[in-house]
Amino acid sequence: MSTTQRQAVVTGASSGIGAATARRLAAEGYAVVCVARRRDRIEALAEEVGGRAVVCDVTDAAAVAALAEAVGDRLDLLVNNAGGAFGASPVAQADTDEWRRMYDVNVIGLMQVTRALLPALLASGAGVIVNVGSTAGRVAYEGGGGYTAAKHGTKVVTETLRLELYDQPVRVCEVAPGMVRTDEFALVRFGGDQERADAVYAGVAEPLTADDVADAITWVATRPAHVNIDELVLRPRAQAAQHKVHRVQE
Ligand code: 8X3
Repeated sequence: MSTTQRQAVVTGASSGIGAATARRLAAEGYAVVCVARRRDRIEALAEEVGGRAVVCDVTDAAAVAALAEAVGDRLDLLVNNAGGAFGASPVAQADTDEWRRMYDVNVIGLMQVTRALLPALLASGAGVIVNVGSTAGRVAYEGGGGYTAAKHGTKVVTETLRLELYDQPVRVCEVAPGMVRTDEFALVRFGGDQERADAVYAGVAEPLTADDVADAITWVATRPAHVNIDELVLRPRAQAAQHKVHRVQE
């Protein structure tokens, strides 16, 4: 990395929105630190974008400390993208372990990475934090309880941090997408059940893509240093609201 090159960290960079964001940011000139658990994926991505790979589970405090060490004392942009949904059971049948894992990755992980990298973000003199939230952090939906609670957590932690850092040289932003079709989000949620995963997008002409969200994240991050985009909610045109989705017969 040259001394003048801006440095960005992207968590959850092994696939989907995270990988697309790493590519977009590299195209914008950032030196990108690609962070995720799956070494092979982030090493290939880092090589592709001319960045670095750091293997890290954001829920593991020791791994996050090692990440901060690897990042060094100056960071321009942190994209807290690691997250996800596990299961879609009604509250009455909720799996406690799935709920804990969702809170752990979407809230605790985000907090741990932010806390560890904040000194470096402040040291840049114009740091940016972009947290990847969700429309699930805006409303409730049946079967979504554990995920919507966690993503409401992502939103509220973002708001809290913005208040706490109001006199510091760092912006705190949230990008909250609705229906995004990625290779893994729905598949992971439904434990590898491809049919259930495909049903989420059935008949929807054009769900958002990972690159659509990466584009939004990059735009938020690259506004002038005095412009804080508090939150940016994006959905596919076919999704006017969480439950109001235009589907055509396939
Ligand atoms: C994903 C959006 O609608 O699956 O963050 O909850 S939704």
